[in-house]
Amino acid sequence: MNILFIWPSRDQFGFKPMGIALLSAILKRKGHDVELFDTTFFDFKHASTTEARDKLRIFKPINWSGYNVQKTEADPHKALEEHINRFQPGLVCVSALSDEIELGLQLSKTAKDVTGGAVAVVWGGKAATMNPFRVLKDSDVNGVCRGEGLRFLPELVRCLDNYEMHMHLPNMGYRLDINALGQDEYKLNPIAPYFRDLDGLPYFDWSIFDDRQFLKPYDGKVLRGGDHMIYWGCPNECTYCINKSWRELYNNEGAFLRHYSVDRIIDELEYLSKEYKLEFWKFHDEDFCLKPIAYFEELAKKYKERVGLPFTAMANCKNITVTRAKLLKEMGCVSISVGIETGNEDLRKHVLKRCETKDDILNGIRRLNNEGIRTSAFNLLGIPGETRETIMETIELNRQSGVQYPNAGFFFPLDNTELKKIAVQQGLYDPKEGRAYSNERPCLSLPTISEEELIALRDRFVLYIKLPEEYHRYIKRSEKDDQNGREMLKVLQLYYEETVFANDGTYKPHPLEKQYKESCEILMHE
Ligand code: B12
Ligand code: SF4
Repeated sequence: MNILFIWPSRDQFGFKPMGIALLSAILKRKGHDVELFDTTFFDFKHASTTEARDKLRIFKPINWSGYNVQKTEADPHKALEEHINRFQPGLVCVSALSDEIELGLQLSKTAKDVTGGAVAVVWGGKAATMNPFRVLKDSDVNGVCRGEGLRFLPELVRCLDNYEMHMHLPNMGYRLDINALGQDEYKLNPIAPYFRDLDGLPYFDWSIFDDRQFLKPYDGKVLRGGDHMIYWGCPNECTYCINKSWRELYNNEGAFLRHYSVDRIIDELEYLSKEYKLEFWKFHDEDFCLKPIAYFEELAKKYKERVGLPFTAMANCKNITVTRAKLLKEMGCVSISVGIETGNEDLRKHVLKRCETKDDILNGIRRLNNEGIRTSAFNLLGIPGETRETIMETIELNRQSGVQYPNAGFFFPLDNTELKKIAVQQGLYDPKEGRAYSNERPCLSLPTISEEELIALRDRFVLYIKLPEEYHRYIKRSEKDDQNGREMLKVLQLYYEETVFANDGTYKPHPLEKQYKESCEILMHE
């Protein structure tokens, strides 16, 4: 059968979602033909994460000219129509995150319209798992897969090929009809146990991706990079993350943490590195340091010997021991992102339910810095209980930690998370208003801090962290949205570029510091 995946992406380029890469490989192994319709390069006027980070001066800027990465004004629906007419799929598979639902539904409608309703449309991924009713409400979607699709999708295709019944398949959800009261009725089948045999999976199929999805910005350069995940799962229960409800879907069954054997993953990484001429890897393990030490040691040794490419990953500061930091270095790790999220102990422990302490954060980042591994940190602004003071505490913790590249985004309440329930209960978020995930403005309306102040602090986040404290009164002045405030911000951002970007994320005074300060003083008093 011909199977067309749709990835309704509006965000940054440079990624090859692992779910699609795996499912495509599984289907091809069964003899099917697979193609991908990826909307990343269509212009939806959505400020991407990369654009937002550039604006906030999170990472060194990149000169993208020559890489053909500008978004096109072309109509994605027309393009999808052409793709379907050419490829003639028997099944359309939509793989979407929650912020991609609306676009995914519009494209599902197009797929139905251009085939006169003939093609079956099935959804899977985080959106379909966390919001099955929202997806199924739409009559253009025939069914959803909740949870893993590794067994479900090939089985569905087999049934469709053989005209067999498939509505009983585990993980499947579908729309029954409208009941006597005029309400929609749905059926959600039980979930099959976790897929455990990762070694038995085929290698990722990246042949269906646009070559530009290999372009990874790193430290001011563009490298050809791959995406993978060696150790799957996270044992924590942060209130803003879908991890907890995903595990509940599986009745908190054991073996949530699964991994490839070292030899198996190294074989694949070695193959993909050569086949796709990679220069770089990004590992998406939720916590790269979660691996037991014996596994980590073997992985580090064999990765260095047989793959040998620099890589970045994410880790939880709680697990960044001296030994693991050294192993990361030996293995070729160039950068680790950690979650600081908030500097306020109460918010971190009780509102976000993060497992790490302030000391874990300080120690973890110091250990990475000691090894010369670049550090970046995620911070969440605009959570329930946030005030100007708690943001200042977050800024202070980032300052103390010596993290090279701090990064801040606005909290977005994801469906099926504890923090969304709290935000709704406290009247901070109205699900009916449905404010979409945005890199530009906060989602919650907080009585404790205004939207304008949150945006102003987010826009000056790295300045407060990296410039010396004597600059804080200038930064504060720049928060005022008047002529002098805007001028001040420009001067400070320029100074930041010359003193922080130019020195790999660590402030070093500039020879013209005196002149910069004089300009700031003039703007303070004018
Ligand atoms: C890699 C990753 C990214 C990458 C790539 C994103 C992408 N489009 O895949 C990048 C860095 C770009 C990214 C960005 C963001 N991410 Co992210 N990311 C991840 C991460 C760590 C791994 C994803 C992954 O590949 N998993 C492994 C594969 C095998 O699993 P899978 O995708 O779920 O696929 C399986 C099933 O879902 C199913 N399936 C998937 N598609 C289909 C389709 C069909 C038809 C079927 C039948 C089945 C099926 O079968 C697959 C195999 O079992 C996850 C956490 C996680 N563990 O999944 C978070 C996660 C997906 N990210 C998340 C979030 C919130 C974000 C951001 C909003 C963060 C931010 N503030 O910037 C942005 C979103 C921007 C965007 N829309 O792209 C949330 C999503 C929550 C949600 N409800 O959608 C997650 C789940 C983190 C979390 N625990 O909360 N992310
Ligand atoms: S540590 Fe990360 S992946 Fe794990 S529950 Fe918390 S936010 Fe989710």
